[in-house]
Amino acid sequence: MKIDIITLFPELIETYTNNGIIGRGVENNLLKINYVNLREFSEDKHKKVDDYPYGGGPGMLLKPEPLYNAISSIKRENSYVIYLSPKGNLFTQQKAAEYASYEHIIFIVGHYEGIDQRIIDMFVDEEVSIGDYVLTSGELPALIITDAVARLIPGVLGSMESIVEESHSSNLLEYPQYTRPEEFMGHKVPEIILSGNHQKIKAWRELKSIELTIERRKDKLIDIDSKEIEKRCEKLDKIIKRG
Ligand code: 4GX
Repeated sequence: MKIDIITLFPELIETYTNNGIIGRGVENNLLKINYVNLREFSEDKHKKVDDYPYGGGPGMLLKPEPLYNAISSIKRENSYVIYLSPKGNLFTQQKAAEYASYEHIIFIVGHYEGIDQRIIDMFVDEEVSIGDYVLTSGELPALIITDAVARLIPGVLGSMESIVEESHSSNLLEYPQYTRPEEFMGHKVPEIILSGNHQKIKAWRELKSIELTIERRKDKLIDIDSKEIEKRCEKLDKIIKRG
Protein backbone atom coordinates (compact mmCIF):
# COMPACT_ATOMS: atom_id res chain seq x y z
CA MET A 1 0.00 0.00 0.00
CA LYS A 2 1.04 3.56 -0.64
CA ILE A 3 -0.13 6.52 1.43
CA ASP A 4 0.35 10.10 0.24
CA ILE A 5 -0.21 12.95 2.67
CA ILE A 6 -0.65 16.43 1.19
CA THR A 7 0.24 18.93 3.91
CA LEU A 8 1.87 22.29 4.62
CA PHE A 9 3.84 20.74 7.51
CA PRO A 10 5.33 17.36 6.48
CA GLU A 11 7.99 17.62 9.20
CA LEU A 12 5.23 17.75 11.82
CA ILE A 13 4.26 14.11 11.16
CA GLU A 14 7.28 12.56 9.44
CA THR A 15 9.11 11.64 12.64
CA TYR A 16 6.16 9.59 13.82
CA THR A 17 5.86 7.46 10.69
CA ASN A 18 9.67 7.05 10.48
CA ASN A 19 9.76 5.37 13.89
CA GLY A 20 8.17 2.59 15.93
CA ILE A 21 5.97 -0.12 14.43
CA ILE A 22 4.97 1.99 11.41
CA GLY A 23 8.61 2.88 10.69
CA ARG A 24 9.49 -0.82 10.79
CA GLY A 25 6.65 -1.58 8.33
CA VAL A 26 7.99 1.08 5.97
CA GLU A 27 11.53 -0.31 6.27
CA ASN A 28 10.23 -3.80 5.46
CA ASN A 29 8.51 -2.39 2.32
CA LEU A 30 5.04 -3.39 3.58
CA LEU A 31 3.85 0.17 3.02
CA LYS A 32 5.19 3.40 1.60
CA ILE A 33 4.36 6.78 3.13
CA ASN A 34 5.06 9.85 1.04
CA TYR A 35 4.73 13.52 2.03
CA VAL A 36 3.66 16.12 -0.49
CA ASN A 37 4.45 19.68 0.54
CA LEU A 38 1.52 21.78 -0.65
CA ARG A 39 3.55 24.99 -0.74
CA GLU A 40 5.77 23.58 -3.49
CA PHE A 41 2.69 23.44 -5.73
CA SER A 42 1.77 27.11 -5.35
CA GLU A 43 1.82 29.03 -8.64
CA ASP A 44 2.26 32.29 -6.77
CA LYS A 45 5.66 34.00 -6.58
CA HIS A 46 5.15 34.40 -2.82
CA LYS A 47 4.18 30.69 -2.52
CA LYS A 48 0.76 31.72 -1.26
CA VAL A 49 -1.63 28.83 -0.60
CA ASP A 50 -4.58 30.49 1.16
CA ASP A 51 -7.12 33.24 0.52
CA TYR A 52 -10.24 34.90 1.97
CA PRO A 53 -13.62 33.16 1.56
CA TYR A 54 -16.04 34.63 -1.01
CA GLY A 55 -19.14 35.92 0.72
CA GLY A 56 -17.23 36.86 3.83
CA GLY A 57 -16.81 35.01 7.09
CA PRO A 58 -13.92 34.32 9.41
CA GLY A 59 -10.54 32.89 8.53
CA MET A 60 -8.83 31.73 5.37
CA LEU A 61 -9.29 28.82 2.97
CA LEU A 62 -6.72 26.78 1.06
CA LYS A 63 -6.82 27.96 -2.56
CA PRO A 64 -7.81 25.43 -5.26
CA GLU A 65 -4.79 25.77 -7.62
CA PRO A 66 -2.02 24.39 -5.33
CA LEU A 67 -4.29 21.54 -4.20
CA TYR A 68 -5.23 20.78 -7.82
CA ASN A 69 -1.55 20.65 -8.81
CA ALA A 70 -0.55 18.54 -5.80
CA ILE A 71 -3.36 16.01 -6.21
CA SER A 72 -2.89 15.75 -10.00
CA SER A 73 0.81 14.99 -9.52
CA ILE A 74 0.09 11.85 -7.46
CA LYS A 75 -3.45 10.66 -8.24
CA ARG A 76 -3.77 7.34 -10.08
CA GLU A 77 -6.67 5.19 -11.33
CA ASN A 78 -6.88 3.30 -8.02
CA SER A 79 -6.38 6.20 -5.58
CA TYR A 80 -8.81 6.76 -2.72
CA VAL A 81 -8.82 10.43 -1.75
CA ILE A 82 -9.71 11.31 1.83
CA TYR A 83 -10.27 14.85 3.10
CA LEU A 84 -10.00 15.29 6.89
CA SER A 85 -12.80 17.46 8.23
CA PRO A 86 -14.95 17.69 11.36
CA LYS A 87 -18.08 17.22 9.23
CA GLY A 88 -16.87 13.97 7.61
CA ASN A 89 -18.00 10.37 8.16
CA LEU A 90 -16.83 9.13 11.52
CA PHE A 91 -13.61 7.08 11.38
CA THR A 92 -13.96 3.65 13.03
CA GLN A 93 -11.99 0.40 13.33
CA GLN A 94 -14.27 -1.00 10.63
CA LYS A 95 -13.20 1.77 8.26
CA ALA A 96 -9.55 1.13 9.16
CA ALA A 97 -10.00 -2.49 8.08
CA GLU A 98 -11.63 -1.36 4.83
CA TYR A 99 -8.86 1.14 4.00
CA ALA A 100 -6.18 -1.48 4.81
CA SER A 101 -7.15 -3.30 1.59
CA TYR A 102 -6.73 -0.22 -0.64
CA GLU A 103 -3.70 0.15 -2.91
CA HIS A 104 -3.32 3.91 -2.68
CA ILE A 105 -4.71 6.44 -0.19
CA ILE A 106 -4.27 10.20 -0.55
CA PHE A 107 -4.93 12.38 2.49
CA ILE A 108 -5.68 16.05 1.96
CA VAL A 109 -4.85 17.93 5.13
CA GLY A 110 -6.80 21.15 5.56
CA HIS A 111 -5.75 24.22 7.51
CA TYR A 112 -7.51 27.36 8.65
CA GLU A 113 -11.22 27.12 7.79
CA GLY A 114 -10.79 24.29 5.29
CA ILE A 115 -10.42 24.10 1.50
CA ASP A 116 -12.28 25.36 -1.58
CA GLN A 117 -15.39 23.17 -2.07
CA ARG A 118 -14.56 22.62 -5.76
CA ILE A 119 -11.52 20.52 -4.81
CA ILE A 120 -13.79 18.32 -2.69
CA ASP A 121 -16.30 18.00 -5.54
CA MET A 122 -13.60 17.21 -8.12
CA PHE A 123 -11.34 14.81 -6.24
CA VAL A 124 -12.49 13.68 -2.82
CA ASP A 125 -13.93 10.16 -2.44
CA GLU A 126 -14.76 10.57 1.24
CA GLU A 127 -14.73 13.29 3.88
CA VAL A 128 -13.66 11.69 7.16
CA SER A 129 -13.69 12.94 10.77
CA ILE A 130 -11.81 11.28 13.61
CA GLY A 131 -14.27 12.53 16.23
CA ASP A 132 -16.50 15.31 17.50
CA TYR A 133 -13.92 17.87 18.51
CA VAL A 134 -12.16 20.63 16.63
CA LEU A 135 -8.41 20.55 16.05
CA THR A 136 -6.16 23.24 14.59
CA SER A 137 -5.40 21.25 11.43
CA GLY A 138 -5.77 17.87 9.76
CA GLU A 139 -2.21 16.56 10.33
CA LEU A 140 -3.09 14.61 13.47
CA PRO A 141 -6.25 13.07 11.96
CA ALA A 142 -4.24 11.97 8.88
CA LEU A 143 -1.62 10.49 11.17
CA ILE A 144 -4.18 8.72 13.35
CA ILE A 145 -5.88 7.12 10.35
CA THR A 146 -2.51 6.19 8.82
CA ASP A 147 -1.48 4.54 12.09
CA ALA A 148 -4.74 2.60 12.53
CA VAL A 149 -4.66 1.42 8.89
CA ALA A 150 -0.93 0.60 8.72
CA ARG A 151 -1.02 -1.77 11.69
CA LEU A 152 -3.70 -3.83 9.91
CA ILE A 153 -1.51 -4.43 6.84
CA PRO A 154 -0.34 -8.07 7.04
CA GLY A 155 3.19 -8.29 8.46
CA VAL A 156 3.31 -4.78 9.98
CA LEU A 157 2.60 -6.12 13.45
CA GLY A 158 4.99 -8.79 14.71
CA SER A 159 3.54 -12.20 15.56
CA MET A 160 3.30 -11.35 19.29
CA GLU A 161 1.50 -8.08 18.54
CA SER A 162 -0.89 -9.88 16.17
CA ILE A 163 -1.96 -12.32 18.88
CA VAL A 164 -2.90 -9.37 21.09
CA GLU A 165 -4.78 -7.85 18.13
CA GLU A 166 -6.86 -11.04 17.71
CA SER A 167 -7.85 -11.14 21.36
CA HIS A 168 -8.97 -7.47 21.19
CA SER A 169 -11.10 -7.68 18.09
CA SER A 170 -14.46 -8.17 19.82
CA ASN A 171 -17.09 -5.51 20.30
CA LEU A 172 -16.38 -5.40 24.03
CA LEU A 173 -14.06 -3.09 25.96
CA GLU A 174 -10.94 -4.66 27.35
CA TYR A 175 -10.91 -6.35 30.80
CA PRO A 176 -8.55 -5.09 33.53
CA GLN A 177 -5.03 -6.55 33.55
CA TYR A 178 -2.42 -7.00 36.29
CA THR A 179 1.27 -7.74 36.49
CA ARG A 180 3.64 -8.31 39.46
CA PRO A 181 3.68 -7.66 42.39
CA GLU A 182 0.63 -9.47 43.83
CA GLU A 183 0.15 -6.60 46.27
CA PHE A 184 1.06 -3.00 45.44
CA MET A 185 0.69 -0.31 48.15
CA GLY A 186 -2.08 -2.30 49.77
CA HIS A 187 -3.90 -2.96 46.48
CA LYS A 188 -4.22 -6.68 45.71
CA VAL A 189 -4.58 -8.46 42.38
CA PRO A 190 -8.05 -10.13 42.29
CA GLU A 191 -7.74 -13.63 43.74
CA ILE A 192 -9.32 -15.34 40.74
CA ILE A 193 -6.52 -14.05 38.45
CA LEU A 194 -3.96 -15.79 40.68
CA SER A 195 -6.00 -19.02 41.00
CA GLY A 196 -4.47 -20.72 37.95
CA ASN A 197 -7.97 -21.86 36.92
CA HIS A 198 -8.02 -20.80 33.28
CA GLN A 199 -11.72 -21.42 32.74
CA LYS A 200 -12.56 -19.16 35.70
CA ILE A 201 -10.09 -16.49 34.63
CA LYS A 202 -11.57 -16.49 31.12
CA ALA A 203 -15.11 -16.18 32.52
CA TRP A 204 -14.10 -13.37 34.90
CA ARG A 205 -12.43 -11.42 32.10
CA GLU A 206 -15.44 -11.73 29.81
CA LEU A 207 -17.79 -10.68 32.62
CA LYS A 208 -15.62 -7.63 33.40
CA SER A 209 -15.56 -6.75 29.70
CA ILE A 210 -19.34 -6.94 29.46
CA GLU A 211 -19.86 -4.91 32.66
CA LEU A 212 -17.45 -2.20 31.51
CA THR A 213 -19.03 -2.01 28.07
CA ILE A 214 -22.51 -1.63 29.60
CA GLU A 215 -21.18 1.10 31.92
CA ARG A 216 -19.24 3.14 29.36
CA ARG A 217 -20.28 2.18 25.83
CA LYS A 218 -23.87 0.90 25.64
CA ASP A 219 -23.81 2.04 21.98
CA LYS A 220 -21.50 -0.91 21.15
CA LEU A 221 -24.20 -3.37 22.26
CA ILE A 222 -27.27 -2.04 20.45
CA ASP A 223 -27.30 -4.93 17.97
CA ILE A 224 -27.38 -7.53 20.76
CA ASP A 225 -30.56 -8.60 22.59
CA SER A 226 -30.24 -7.46 26.22
CA LYS A 227 -31.84 -10.78 27.36
CA GLU A 228 -28.93 -12.59 25.65
CA ILE A 229 -26.41 -10.44 27.51
CA GLU A 230 -28.16 -11.11 30.83
CA LYS A 231 -28.13 -14.87 30.20
CA ARG A 232 -24.44 -14.78 29.28
CA CYS A 233 -23.60 -12.87 32.48
CA GLU A 234 -25.48 -15.42 34.61
CA LYS A 235 -23.57 -18.26 32.94
CA LEU A 236 -20.21 -16.53 33.50
CA ASP A 237 -21.13 -15.79 37.11
CA LYS A 238 -21.88 -19.49 37.69
CA ILE A 239 -18.48 -20.50 36.28
CA ILE A 240 -16.73 -17.93 38.47
CA LYS A 241 -18.51 -19.04 41.66
CA ARG A 242 -18.18 -22.81 40.99
CA GLY A 243 -16.54 -24.69 43.87
N1 4GX B 1 -11.50 15.09 12.28
N2 4GX B 1 -9.83 19.43 11.81
C1 4GX B 1 -9.60 20.06 9.44
C2 4GX B 1 -9.72 22.40 8.78
C3 4GX B 1 -11.18 22.51 8.44
C4 4GX B 1 -12.00 23.45 9.07
C5 4GX B 1 -13.32 23.54 8.72
C6 4GX B 1 -13.00 21.81 7.18
C7 4GX B 1 -13.82 22.72 7.77
C8 4GX B 1 -10.78 17.16 12.22
C9 4GX B 1 -11.49 16.19 12.98
C10 4GX B 1 -10.52 18.54 12.63
C11 4GX B 1 -9.64 20.80 12.22
C12 4GX B 1 -9.18 19.10 10.54
C13 4GX B 1 -10.05 21.77 11.12
N3 4GX B 1 -11.69 21.70 7.50
N4 4GX B 1 -10.41 16.56 11.11
N5 4GX B 1 -9.39 21.45 9.87
N6 4GX B 1 -12.06 16.35 14.17
O1 4GX B 1 -10.93 18.93 13.68
O2 4GX B 1 -10.85 15.29 11.13
